[in-house]
Amino acid sequence: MTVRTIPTTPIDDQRPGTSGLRKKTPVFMASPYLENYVQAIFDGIGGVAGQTLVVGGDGRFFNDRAIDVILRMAAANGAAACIVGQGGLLSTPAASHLIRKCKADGGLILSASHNPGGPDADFGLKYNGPNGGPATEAVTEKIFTCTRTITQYRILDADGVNIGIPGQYDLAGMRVDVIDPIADYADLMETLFDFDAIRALFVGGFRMRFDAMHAVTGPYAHEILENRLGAAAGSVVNGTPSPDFGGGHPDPNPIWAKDLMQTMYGTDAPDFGAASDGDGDRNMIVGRNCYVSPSDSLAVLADLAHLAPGYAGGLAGVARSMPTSCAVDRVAKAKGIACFETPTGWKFFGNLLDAGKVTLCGEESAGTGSSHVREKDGLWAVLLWLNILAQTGKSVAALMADHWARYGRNYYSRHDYEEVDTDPANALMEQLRAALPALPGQEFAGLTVERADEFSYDDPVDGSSSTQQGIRIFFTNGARVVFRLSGTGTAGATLRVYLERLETAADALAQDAQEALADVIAAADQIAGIRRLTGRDAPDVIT
Ligand code: VG1
Ligand code: CO
Repeated sequence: MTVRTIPTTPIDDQRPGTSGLRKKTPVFMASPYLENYVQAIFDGIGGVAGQTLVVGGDGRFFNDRAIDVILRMAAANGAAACIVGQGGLLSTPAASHLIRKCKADGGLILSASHNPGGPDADFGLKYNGPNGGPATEAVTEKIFTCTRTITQYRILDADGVNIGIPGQYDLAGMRVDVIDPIADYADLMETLFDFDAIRALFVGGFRMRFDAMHAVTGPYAHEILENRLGAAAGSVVNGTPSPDFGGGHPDPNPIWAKDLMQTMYGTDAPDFGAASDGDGDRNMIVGRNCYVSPSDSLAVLADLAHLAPGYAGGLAGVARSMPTSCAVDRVAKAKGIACFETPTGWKFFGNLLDAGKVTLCGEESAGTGSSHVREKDGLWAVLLWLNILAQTGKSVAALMADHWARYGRNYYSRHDYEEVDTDPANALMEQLRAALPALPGQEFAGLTVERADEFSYDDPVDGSSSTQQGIRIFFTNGARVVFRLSGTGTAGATLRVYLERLETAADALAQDAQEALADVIAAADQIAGIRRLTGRDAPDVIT
């Protein structure tokens, strides 16, 4: 076995986005695209000599071959050990947990999350640091700089390791531990939640449906929900991971998890429905005839987390990404705990969690999590909901009605315009930016602008600052619109428009969100000229 040093040159487009580097699969597969980026990660973090790394992914097309390259490169760069999920599988939260539990130096997670997978779909890779969380902006910037200056990469010229069989292997002096990807994560969940109470719920006839969307959470959900908690066999559907997610879009929202929505709104619906995304860090919660928006889910969990053993002592504080609705802020205020507002992306929660300032975090994009790992965690959210349902004995719909009656309802929706040409998308943002100073006082669709700005964030822990994180328009009636461009797409630009309005009148809490937000939606279009600039009549996806 020889270590080969292969000369290479920088590849232009290796700037990581909201969550690692995502590109079309054929781009990643065309050597040396992957090799360059992996070497840039290693160089960007100051080398991996003597380090232990966790490696795993969501099982999408190219997962196994990419892991083979990563292992041979880690060995050639002098890493001491790699811990790999059997078959190359690790959900993102399970990988985060393993990094922390094994006191590893970091990890490489192979996923493009909710983006489709397959030979012509999307692939992705991200680096997580020793706290188990996504690399900070500073580390990400160093990695990007290395992609611009790379001259060579190191790789072992040898057969790799058979990651299909658990065990300990030697790869030219680097230890490779192929481990059960599920056991440690499932054990962690048992420490946080009252499994006896949830088991009793199922014994009492409670029925649920968990849609794993042919992605990585299937085996985790089978083990935790069916084997350990006693949910009826068949409660987990689409539970076998497939390289192209069964040809679907593993994004847990009412559009892509349509089957689940139909079941939950149909006759003989189960009591509780949930779904997760490609890499297992997102969650969708839906009760019988009751879809729970992710922002509302975060607020309910913040309100009632103390009903689960892991959070019985209360919460240190909460955090949400800026475009997430302000529902959780109202809960934090009532509880007298801090509420932080961060830019989009889980990497911004890491410092707050590490510093013990917050216990729970969430994003409007179906991500919720806590200090138990440093990623959002789909199954964790499902289990916390189950624990709350078991303790209160109430239905999802009743819990939501209680919540809105007490705190008011933040009607909320996100409109996505996907694969818009980059030029008009950038022009739209530029025009908005330029218009900001003149907006206050102006009226759009009957709503008057109170203030408007572009969000920037000063991290209260490390003092770093992140600018241009979304344009915000606040109206005098308390409504809000946020505009930003996605940082996870692989083709063109995706414009996200986040719409919100608080309602406290007791007789107005049960409206359809699109109807309740009609004037805010109209104002957003007037202000940004969405139809005019994108040429689109309507959003591609409404969540
Ligand atoms: C999207 C979501 C964001 C989330 C990110 C990664 O980013 O909006 O909230 O953190 O995806 O989630 P963007 O830049 O496209 O809006 V995942 O489950 O794709 O790792
Ligand atoms: Co994800």
